[in-house]
Amino acid sequence: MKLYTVPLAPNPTRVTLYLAERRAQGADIPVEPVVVNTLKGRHREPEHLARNSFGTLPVLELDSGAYVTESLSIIDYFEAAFPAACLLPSDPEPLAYARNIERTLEMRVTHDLAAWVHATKSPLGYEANAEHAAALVARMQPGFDYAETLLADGRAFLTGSDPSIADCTLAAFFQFMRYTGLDLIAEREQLCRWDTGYRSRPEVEDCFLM
Ligand SMILES: N[C@@H](CCC(=O)N[C@@H](CS)C(=O)NCC(=O)O)C(=O)O
Repeated sequence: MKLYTVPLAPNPTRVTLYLAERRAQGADIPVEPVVVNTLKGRHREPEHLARNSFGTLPVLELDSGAYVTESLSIIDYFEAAFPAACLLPSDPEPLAYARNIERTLEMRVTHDLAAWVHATKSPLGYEANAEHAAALVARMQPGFDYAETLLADGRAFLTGSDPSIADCTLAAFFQFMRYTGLDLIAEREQLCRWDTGYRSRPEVEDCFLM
């Protein structure tokens, strides 16, 4: 399998973090990373558009030649194809809990956080828009409140005592935020604690550029 990816970009990074977590638990997932240089626009070239007509990353190329083009679907594929020591719980209630937190953070924080980065200091060269960026910051606050409340019991990870896909997602987007040089969570005590603790773990620290 090949994983078309690019460092720093949040959706590819969450898959990279997921793979690091699985490998830390002993999973042997044979996947070769292939960097598609988005700064040079390679993701818009025919070679990559043939893999994913939307031109986004990550893309997983299966040994069959099929492509999986959504980061969470790639994670779902790895969970199903390499089921020993999965990151998602197998019992329905903890599974729903982990999925619910991850989906909530994606819908209420990370979509807007990515848009905010592009409206503030886009690595892809999109035009800055201060008004739009401010509106996005306001819209993310309930999602930050939600995460802050979850973490208020001192838990190390978003779903409890073990890492989950929710941690992979949020940590990947917080790195993207740091790329701007601005910090939207500086006043958020629990999120700061979680963020620093999560990304300094030896299991994942090499996945982060910043
Ligand atoms: N829903 C997709 C989003 C993928 C996505 O937007 N990837 C970004 C990098 S984080 C990208 O490739 N952007 C390039 C572009 O839109 O031109 C996923 O979860 O994989």
